Amino acid sequence: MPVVYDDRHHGHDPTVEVQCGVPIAMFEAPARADAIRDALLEDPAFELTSSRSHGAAPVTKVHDEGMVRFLQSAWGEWERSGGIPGSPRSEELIPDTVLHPALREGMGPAREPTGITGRIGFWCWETMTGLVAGSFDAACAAVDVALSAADLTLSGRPITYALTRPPGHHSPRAAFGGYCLFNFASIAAAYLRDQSEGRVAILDVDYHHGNGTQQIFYQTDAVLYVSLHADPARAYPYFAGWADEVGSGIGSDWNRNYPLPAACDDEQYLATLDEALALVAGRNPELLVVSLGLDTYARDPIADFNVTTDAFFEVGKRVAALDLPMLVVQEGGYCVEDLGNNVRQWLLGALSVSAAPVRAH
Ligand code: OKP
Ligand code: ZN
Repeated sequence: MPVVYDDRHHGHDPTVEVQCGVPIAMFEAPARADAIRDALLEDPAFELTSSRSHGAAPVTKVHDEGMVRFLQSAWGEWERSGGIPGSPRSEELIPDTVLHPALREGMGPAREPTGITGRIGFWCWETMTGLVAGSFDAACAAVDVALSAADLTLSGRPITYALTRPPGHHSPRAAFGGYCLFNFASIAAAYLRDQSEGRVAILDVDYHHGNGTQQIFYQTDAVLYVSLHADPARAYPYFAGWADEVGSGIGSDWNRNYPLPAACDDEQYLATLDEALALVAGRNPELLVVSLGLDTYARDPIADFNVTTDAFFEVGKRVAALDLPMLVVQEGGYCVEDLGNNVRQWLLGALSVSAAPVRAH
């Protein structure tokens, strides 16, 4: 199986995330992708492949151009600005003000401010996604990883793995956050959709709901979004992921959420997965994009499910049994010690089933 990877993810390396005022060492760190790369490299079932550039157009098909411009210019502007008067310069940029929808209720949309401190609160929706000097280049490199992997899917490879970092599924069209910069799975899904005939389905198995991906495709029937995740009543990202969010307009019925309780075990997880897979199969997509998070793992430090490594093999196997050409895009998973093996088991499970090549058209 091809594993598309680019070392430039190392450039995105913020030190802390702020949770309810508490600065905590970043869970989302370069060691995650390194651990996955190392675990796959030592297994002959996987071959490491480099990416090629696809330019900015596939990104701006999904994300607001202003957001892309912001991420490109943010660090330089922060460097040139005076910083916070009277305070030492931080090593990363996190907003102190975030555009809350109630702030401008009844007054029309907000305008983008001109200064860096206002701009970051205009484009970022939370406080756990610090920007550093190399963040934008790392995000662009990961876009090319996802798109180069998508090219392999289009050329007929049954299963391709994009080793992207940071994750992407929390970034909607016009904002970023939740450790995420660009939404790589969405960018790849939109790209695949443009280059193929039929529908694309996205199956998101990260512990957290992919609020960004849901938002991007909420009003279209061209891309089906299906997610299994921790119930937003108790878990991040809190404001999306409810079972009654089913899409709107022509997208009605093309979004499906399966919120799950704390301590969800293999049996409950696999039973819910079967429901989700039956739904995907019933919609006859041509291609499948998987948002692969391994933070459903029992030992994950930021999550509360009890899913085991053996179950990851089984999940991969059941997803591949859909018999659809499949692009797997890496999202979360924070038990770095076991992350490489968990990804490997998931992908080996998928490989244990023979998948169909892309239908000719
Ligand atoms: C990114 B991905 C809440 C902490 C939440 C951010 C989690 C981002 C997860 N107190 N921290 O979906 O794995
Ligand atoms: Zn997650």
